[in-house]
Amino acid sequence: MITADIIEQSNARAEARLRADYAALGEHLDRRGIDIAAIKARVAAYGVAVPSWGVGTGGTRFARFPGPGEPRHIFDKLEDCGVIQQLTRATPSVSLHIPWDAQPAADLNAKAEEVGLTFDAMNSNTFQDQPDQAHSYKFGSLSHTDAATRQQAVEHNIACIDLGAQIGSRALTIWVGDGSNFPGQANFTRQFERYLDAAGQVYAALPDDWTLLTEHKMYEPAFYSTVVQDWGTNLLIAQQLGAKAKCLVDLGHHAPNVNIEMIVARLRQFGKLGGFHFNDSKYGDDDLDTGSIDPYRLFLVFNELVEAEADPGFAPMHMLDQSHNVTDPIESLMVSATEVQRAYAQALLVDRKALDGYQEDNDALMATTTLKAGFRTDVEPILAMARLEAGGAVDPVAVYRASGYRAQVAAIRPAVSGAGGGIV
Ligand SMILES: [Mn+2]
Repeated sequence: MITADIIEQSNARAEARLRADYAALGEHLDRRGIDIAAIKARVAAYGVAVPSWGVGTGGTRFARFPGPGEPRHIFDKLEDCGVIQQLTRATPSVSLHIPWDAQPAADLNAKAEEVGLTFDAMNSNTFQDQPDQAHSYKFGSLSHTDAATRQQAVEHNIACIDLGAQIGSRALTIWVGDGSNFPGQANFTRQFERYLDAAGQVYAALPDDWTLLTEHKMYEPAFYSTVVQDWGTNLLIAQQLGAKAKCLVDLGHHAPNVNIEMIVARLRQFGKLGGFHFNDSKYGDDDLDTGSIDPYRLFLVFNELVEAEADPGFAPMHMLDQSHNVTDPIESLMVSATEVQRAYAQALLVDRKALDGYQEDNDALMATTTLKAGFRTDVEPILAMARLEAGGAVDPVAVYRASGYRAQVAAIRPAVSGAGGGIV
């Protein structure tokens, strides 16, 4: 973890300028009828979960280039996640991936408490084979033609729920790699029937206060068809399984130019928006850093979420899910968490009353200009002030670099071989 001295020294150097910028923005927002303190309070209360696998270097199917000090196991990962939360104060929880992170619940709880984190959704893994498993997932898991393979996948998901219940998790996210690579390889209908039946068995094991999140993904690892390929199929699953089943929207898992914010609005309207995986993409499922390609799209998604905030019980889960191939994962996750907060803050600035009026009057130009006024506002002083007041860093990346954390853990953690190929 980072020592408090380093954070305080850096903050002390930045504080006077930050207070001046915050005051100037406060004046500007006041003229727009917006109370900056109220916006800051909502930003400060906002959190996005970090995936445990995000603190390791990702890769492509060609190669992986691990950096120094890669986490060796979940306890190292939790320390890295603790640093992200310590500096940003925007990532209070971690999402585990089983079996990669499977450890006794007592040990997980103790480490999480030590580093100041809680646990978000559990993620099952039936898209790769484990050394000791009886049946292979090469041709699918929950939708496999073989009943024993499906049963194995169901039991793994139930084991994820059991562990999650012991560490304070309240959700299970299911993503399957099931699909086909050749036309004719799989019968679409029978394959989906098998998936629904198996997912129904997992659903039946869900505690009453849990949510089952299913995630759609249009391609990879199956390249001709995937069983849960789009939000339509995802919605059918959630409707079929029951009230505790909701859809998870991963921004990257859509074809280019798909109107994701409208998908968000549709799922919200029918009570089936369960959560997000934030990332960005240029060509497809690239898993690029959140907000790095199209921050306006992220803002438009948050515009829908702010619009929905008053809905009774509306509380979709928020998580980052991205692959870091050329950056220090801790730095990328800190910047990405800030980008999510930024989109939220900007969406909070939209004059909704004015927007409603322009929409009713069919004044397209003024409607879109009103919306964009939120996006155009530089809210950085609000984000930085929220961090400062919560004990975080005004400039998280600068403090992280000055701390030498990466070199310190590299001295303890052995270098990982780069021989293994591919992201999983
Ligand atoms: Mn995802």
